[in-house]
Amino acid sequence: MASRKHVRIGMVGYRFMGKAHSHALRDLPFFFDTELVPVLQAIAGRDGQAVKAAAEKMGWASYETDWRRLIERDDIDVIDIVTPNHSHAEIAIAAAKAGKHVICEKPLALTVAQSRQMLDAVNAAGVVHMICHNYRFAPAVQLAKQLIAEGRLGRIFHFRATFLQDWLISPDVPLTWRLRKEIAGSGALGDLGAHIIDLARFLVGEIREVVGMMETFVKERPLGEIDLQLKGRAASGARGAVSVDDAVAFLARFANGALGIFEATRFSRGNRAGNRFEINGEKGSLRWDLENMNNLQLYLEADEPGLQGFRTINCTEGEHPYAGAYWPAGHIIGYEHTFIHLFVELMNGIARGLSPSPNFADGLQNQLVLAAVEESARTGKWVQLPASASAD
Ligand code: SOE
Repeated sequence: MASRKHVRIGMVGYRFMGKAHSHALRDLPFFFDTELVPVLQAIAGRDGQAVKAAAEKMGWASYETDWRRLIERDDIDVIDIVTPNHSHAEIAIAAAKAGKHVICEKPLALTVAQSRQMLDAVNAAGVVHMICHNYRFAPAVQLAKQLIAEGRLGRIFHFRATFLQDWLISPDVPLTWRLRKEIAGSGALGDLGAHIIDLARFLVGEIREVVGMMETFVKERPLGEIDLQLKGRAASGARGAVSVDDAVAFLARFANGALGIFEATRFSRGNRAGNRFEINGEKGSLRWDLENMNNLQLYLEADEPGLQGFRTINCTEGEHPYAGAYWPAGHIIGYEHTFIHLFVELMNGIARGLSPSPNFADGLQNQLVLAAVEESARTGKWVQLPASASAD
């Protein structure tokens, strides 16, 4: 095989998503023979001790305590942004202006205006860009896309999705960055709703109008940060106001006439990662559940009467997207592998000079839906998305 060219990654951030991205970048060459191979060149974080430890633990060749150093370095080809949402725009625009390709965690930014600026910057710079909506890249979700595209479900009538978590119900959970509007932009809406909006756009099409409601069940919390995997630690006794939604529910009408029902919450007791959808079409239906990630449930009306019902397809066969790169059929893969598949597409995109979907244009469309839901929750009225947003 011709010697494979390296693509040197500079990652800004190193906590939860930093771990998922680092693992994916390191494991990608183990399973996929992409023309370009990612190299973990440098990781950046403000806390020198913590980022040094993260670099050693996750296998980064070097580390910086200022992200701007990654932008300046000429041994970095791609900037990977895994920081809280309020910093995405500044970092992405600086990276693009420096001629570096950019991949950014979701949601793209705090506002539609910032998302537009980011898209304009990467387009002006001619760099490759992607947004990390990783759930598209579960083999079962890719199979769902194939079946819909082949017309197996016929005309689509309904898309209904949830992303249900329950880590915030205790009022003792501190005021983490995800609960502060100036850092996160929104709560469950942008953190979890963004994912199911992306799945809706990927599988059904553009959204034309929405009507929604949002709620903040716990209005103030102890100050301090938490690690999402640890229980909250009440810090110093001081308390602060929660400035984002704990839960959101909204209806949508797609440009192709299908109806959508969406729910995202951190208060759904007993649901840890209830990222689920069901799609109903004229000829059949599909169901997927992150907590059962490898399986796609399919119902086809054409099945023999008396034998009809949802069948379970275990998407670990060689025929299933990405699955063949791993193990023999039946040996399931996990959440972390969805990130590997997304980076495979990024490597292929850089090799071809293309920005694979989901890219910043998808991020902007997603941000338009987020903003429309927030406006509707304020006004109680249906909100139309800009015409360009509903162009199929
Ligand atoms: C926390 O809600 C979180 O880590 C999200 O930020 C991620 O995007 C989601 O994939 C898992 O849950």
